[in-house]
Amino acid sequence: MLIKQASDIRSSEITDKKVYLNRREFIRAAAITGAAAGLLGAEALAPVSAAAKGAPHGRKLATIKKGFALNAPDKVNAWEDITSYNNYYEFGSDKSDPAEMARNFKTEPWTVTIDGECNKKGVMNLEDVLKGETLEERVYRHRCVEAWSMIIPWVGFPLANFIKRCEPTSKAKYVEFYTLYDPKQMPGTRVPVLRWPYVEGLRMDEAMHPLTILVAGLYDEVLPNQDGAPLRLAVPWKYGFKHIKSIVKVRFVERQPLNTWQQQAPDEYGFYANVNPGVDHPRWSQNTERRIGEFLRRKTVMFNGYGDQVASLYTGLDLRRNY
Ligand SMILES: Nc1nc2c(c(=O)[nH]1)N[C@H]1C(S)=C(S)[C@@H](COP(=O)(O)O)O[C@H]1N2
Ligand SMILES: [Mo]
Repeated sequence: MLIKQASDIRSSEITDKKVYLNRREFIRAAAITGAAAGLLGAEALAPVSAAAKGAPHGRKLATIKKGFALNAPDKVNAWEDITSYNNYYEFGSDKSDPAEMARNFKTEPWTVTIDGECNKKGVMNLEDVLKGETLEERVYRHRCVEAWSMIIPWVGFPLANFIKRCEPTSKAKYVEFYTLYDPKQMPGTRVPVLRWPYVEGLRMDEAMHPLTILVAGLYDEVLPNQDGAPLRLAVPWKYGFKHIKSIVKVRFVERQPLNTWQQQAPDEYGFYANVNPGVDHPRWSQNTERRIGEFLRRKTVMFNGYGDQVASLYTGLDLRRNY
């Protein structure tokens, strides 16, 4: 795998100055006008300052609310890890492809379409999606179904805030998300390795859970393209494939969505995709994981360590069948 130099990444990420200033402008607006959303029952302990350093690409976010951390003294992964080892099949299926192939991906202007069972159907500019939100650092564990993991300092805001603004009807039982499908910009979509566009879904209570966030930044920078700019999901108790990138549509639906990986291989990937060391992937064990940057494997923990906050969502659900 090709490991990119920090200097490469930095130069590759620099956008046209005007565009960059616009971006800064709305993010600052979002941060300033944001209501002071209370921190989650934040287990604020391990300070991010103890972490590996990020190598910024130079598009800083203005104001970020800090303080949410893991309740374990895990080392936060470096910018270099998080931006050079990616899954983003629209830009190739090798871990090193997205950093390279998404380099010139155009994320401005960007709109998000709101559709389905809600009162506020329509098309929103990204600026309006972020407006009024407090961007908050969330240091989350990320566990990929392929049995690797990282600790990632996302910057985002609760998906619940966005959903409330859409005013879902009582028929909305699930939320469906769509990634941009643009074969011109996304060479990976010119081959039928997956069904495009990439689709993911959450049950409404999972989507409304305070741990579930829409992500717009990484460390204190605008989210890099390879990580799903300009807007992606983070649902930290679920396998990585639920974390859909570059979201262009949110649809409220009555029936359980068919997510891309479940459609691709239903006996390997389910809808729930909760991290569960007790349910192996048919081709490998989920009992341990390789933390990127570490030598020894770690034991994988149920719900990726967020069980105290999310286990009650699944009372009465057979998590072996509903994997
Ligand atoms: N649109 C889209 N979203 C996606 C993927 C993808 O291929 N396409 N891969 C998923 C998988 S399998 C993982 S592990 C995470 C990786 O996110 P990261 O590269 O930011 O760590 O993105 C998820 N979101
Ligand atoms: Mo993944």
